[in-house]
Amino acid sequence: MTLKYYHAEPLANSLKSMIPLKEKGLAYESHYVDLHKFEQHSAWFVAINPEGQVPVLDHDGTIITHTTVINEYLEDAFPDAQPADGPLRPRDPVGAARMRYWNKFVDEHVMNYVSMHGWHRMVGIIARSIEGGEFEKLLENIPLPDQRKKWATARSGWSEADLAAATDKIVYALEKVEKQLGETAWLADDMYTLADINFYSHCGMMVERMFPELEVAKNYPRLVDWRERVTARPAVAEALKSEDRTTPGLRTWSGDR
Ligand SMILES: N[C@@H](CCC(=O)N[C@@H](CS)C(=O)NCC(=O)O)C(=O)O
Repeated sequence: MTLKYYHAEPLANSLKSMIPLKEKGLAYESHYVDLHKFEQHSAWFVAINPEGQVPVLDHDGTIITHTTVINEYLEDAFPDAQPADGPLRPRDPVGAARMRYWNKFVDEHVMNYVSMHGWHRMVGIIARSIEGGEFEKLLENIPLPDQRKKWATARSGWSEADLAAATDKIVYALEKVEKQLGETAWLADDMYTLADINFYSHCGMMVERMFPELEVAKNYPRLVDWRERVTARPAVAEALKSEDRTTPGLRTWSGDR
């Protein structure tokens, strides 16, 4: 059995499916895709994932894409490989439904809004550093129309109104998570699940550094405590330090100045 994981730096989507691989103790071949060099749109990578995005899981030649799908796939394909404190997806239908509710919330209402701020601040610098004609050529290679638009917008920058609307979505999410953590120890219930991994990878891990004006430590103490508990997990620490191929630009993108 061979698992290959194609990914960029341990951040956002690339981190989100790397953590379950580590938590489950699954051995995998790590394939680093350099987003700075636009490898995700290059012919060799698009032959693997026609959408031209990371991460990708290759399980004995079967390609699985999209982090929430990858993470559920890992639960279905390797149900017995689990951390000592319990499975990453609750075994009871209600617990599994709660986990999926939070995954849906993060995927639809959090991920893109944190991403917009990250792209505005960092990917914009990369996009503007490329010559006009060269940039147009790079755009032509991007398979997904929405990603092509996102790269084009990164070059000009998002409007203040768009950025403010994205911040509102993030504040709503922080408040929702803070409230939930007053009721349960983890997002979906009293067990650590794929939902915690999802929110952590997209928002929890870097929200304080990206949005100091939100005064996260003061306003969301339960979230900070939860974030520390996730960070303290050996599998998470291993994922964060692993494959440290972070280029300076992307290190800043993750807020690690
Ligand atoms: N829905 C996808 C989103 C994947 C995604 O947005 N990947 C980003 C990295 S975090 C990417 O490949 N960006 C580079 C690009 O689109 O050019 C998932 O869950 O895997």
